[in-house]
Formats: sequence, C-alpha cells, structure tokens
Amino acid sequence: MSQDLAKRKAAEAALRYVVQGEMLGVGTGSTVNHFIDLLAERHFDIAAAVSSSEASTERLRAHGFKVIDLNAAGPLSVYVDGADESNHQLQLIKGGGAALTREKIIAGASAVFVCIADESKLVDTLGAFPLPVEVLPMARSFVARELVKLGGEPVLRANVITDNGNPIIDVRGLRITDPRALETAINTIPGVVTVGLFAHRPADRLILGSPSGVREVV
Ligand code: ABF
Repeated sequence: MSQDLAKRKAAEAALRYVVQGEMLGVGTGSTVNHFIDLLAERHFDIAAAVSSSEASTERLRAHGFKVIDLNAAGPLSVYVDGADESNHQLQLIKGGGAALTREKIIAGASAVFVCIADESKLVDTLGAFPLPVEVLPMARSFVARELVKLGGEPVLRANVITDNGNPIIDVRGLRITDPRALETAINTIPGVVTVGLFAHRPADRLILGSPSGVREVV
C-alpha cells in the first residue's frame, strides 16, 4: 500500500469521530487533505469547520463547507489533524506543514484530538524529524543560540513564512526523551511563538494507516 493510500485509510477511519451537525476542528497536511475530501465525498453535514491554516480553509470552502473563526466557535468537541512523528504516548512533533501555532491552539480548544497518520510516523523516541519552532522575526538569531544550548542544531526554514507572518527554525539532532520538559524549556525562550512539540497536550487518539490496514492507538 502506498504511503498516500495509508494516509487515506487513516483519514477514512477518523470519519467515525465526526458528529453530524456539530462544529469540527480541522488541521493541515496531506493526510488531512484526504480527510477533508472524504468529508465531502461522504456528504458529512457539519455545522462549520474551524481550520488551522489558510490552505485547509481554501480546501474546505472549495467543497462548500462553512469555515468560521475559533473565537466564534468556542470549545470544540473534536479536532482531526496529522503529525510528523508520534511516540507511543501520543506525544507529537508537528509543524512540517508550517501550521503548528494554529494547530496547537485548536488542539487546546478541543475535547478530543484525533491524530491521523501513516504507520511510518510512529517512533519510539521523538526527534528524527527536525523539531519546528515558530519565532518572531526579530528574535530569530537569539532563539537559535538558545536552541544550541539545549543541544539542537537550528536551521532556518528557507522561503517559508507562516500564516501568522513568522519564520520557522527547524531543530535537528535532538533525541527527545522527555518531551514535556523540552516543550517547557523551548516555550520559555523569549521570542518563541510556538514549538511543534505536542506533549503537554498530546493526541487523544492516534489512527495509523499501513499496508495491513488501519489501527487505532489510544
Ligand atoms: C500537520 O500535519 C503538520 O503539523 C504536520 O507537519 C503535518 C503532517 O503532514 P502530512 O499529513 O502531509 O504527513 O498537522
């Protein structure tokens, strides 16, 4: 099964968490794109979507879904989003799609965060995927120096500005054995907007697509 078909299988399995007639939090990335397309193909009737990126907003609206601001939506029941890596505690690295800040906000505002991915995203220890950190432009170099002190190798992501108008630093060379501690340490660096570690608020469900089918990790 191709990785893309595995992603579609995971997205399809997440449909069972969608409550008809309710608002739904929708993330970003190629796996979520399958989820959005399936919502339309299967004629799901959601009240509205709260989207984590302009890209997802465009895709949702192209299918005729109403997209509203989180401020207008209030607390959400369900948020469906992808990830770059997950450990077995459903702590995630996210942000490869440059949407980590809005993703983290909507995940925090949602009762149940359902993460959808292909099997390759499940790892024993987070860190092989470079950890994204969204920073304020004037703090870029200072934050990079502080990340070196934490043992990382910071690299400015070329030609990328987030929907919030900020650059992203990708931190290579980390072996993240205590995700909560590292999330706290990076969050306290002045100038950091968001770190793409979802450890204090991990996923509640992880649906993994693979050649043998789909499995759910709670
Ligand atoms: C998004 O999903 C990002 O946080 C993450 O980078 C991406 C994973 O992308 P894909 O689904 O294309 O593998 O939420």
